[in-house]
Amino acid sequence: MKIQQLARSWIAGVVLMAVSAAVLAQSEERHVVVLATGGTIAGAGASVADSATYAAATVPVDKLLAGLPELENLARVSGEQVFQIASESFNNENLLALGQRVSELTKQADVDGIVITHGTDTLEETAFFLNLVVQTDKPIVLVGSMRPGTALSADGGLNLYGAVSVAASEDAMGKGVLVTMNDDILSGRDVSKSINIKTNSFQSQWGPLGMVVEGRNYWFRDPVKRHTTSSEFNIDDIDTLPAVDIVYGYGNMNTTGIEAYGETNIAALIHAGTGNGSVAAPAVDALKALRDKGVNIIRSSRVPAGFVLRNAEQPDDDYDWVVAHDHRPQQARILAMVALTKTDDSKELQRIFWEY
Ligand code: DAS
Repeated sequence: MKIQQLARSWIAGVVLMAVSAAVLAQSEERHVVVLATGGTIAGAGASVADSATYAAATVPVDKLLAGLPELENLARVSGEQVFQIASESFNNENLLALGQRVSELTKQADVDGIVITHGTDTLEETAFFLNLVVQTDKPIVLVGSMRPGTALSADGGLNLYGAVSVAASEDAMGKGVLVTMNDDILSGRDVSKSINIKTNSFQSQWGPLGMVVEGRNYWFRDPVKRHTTSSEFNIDDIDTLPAVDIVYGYGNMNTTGIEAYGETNIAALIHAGTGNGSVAAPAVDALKALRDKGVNIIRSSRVPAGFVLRNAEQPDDDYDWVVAHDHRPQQARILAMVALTKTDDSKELQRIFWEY
């Protein structure tokens, strides 16, 4: 009788240890939510040779995840289809809806990281927006692909694997919103789609923060500008974004576009100037007239690298204009929209452009 009792209690002990080990593993296993929005990473072409001709935003998130069972080695992964659109068609409502969903998820104790699959055309704008307004230190990682999953040497699978790996990593916490593309880990603040048809498209003039290789992160630098939990902006307090548009500077410049925007309700106009944010003579008067109407003028540059120096190419103090610092025109528009939810004071706007 005694032996049977001993055997029963031994078996119960073994089962209990196995269950608690499984529960412990489950609790230690990090949970990453993949929010799918469309783009090429969800695209499909007619042939394996079609690396640049395809329909974007067709493959649903559950199929994307099912195609990559290796993700289970990195984290517990769940998927949500937030949108299914090509990102050139993203609008402010999409940005706000995505930001609100991300913010909700980061508040959940059972969510450790978030991956957003996104079209590459405006990925940099969404990344910067979230970097400014989501109050969390949990990893938020945006990822896309330059080729559809149906193409030879498609890049989406490895990009998504890297993104989930980073989002599941404790050492990716507190670095702001990140973008993983082509093995690089880039800051959501200053990443740009720099080559419109190659897999090494996503770059920053200040370099990547690190690399993710075979599911392991290698860090080399940290962001120095304000983001996420150090930001004064919170998506939970933003329910609409003001209108901010962009005009491009070039030879033989005219004022048609500037004057047309002056007839709308824009709160600020980004001028993507030549060189160091230079403004052609006819455009100076048109922009000054817009400023007199209360529209903030922000000088950016069409040149892909460098930063616009205040009071260099134009007397910004005299004109009461703002300079975009190192932000490209499309990022300057995102920052201006977010900043204008709090202030339209040009000196406050300039502070914000220095600090973010
Ligand atoms: N049209 C592009 C977009 O959706 C496709 C891509 O590159 O993701 O952004």
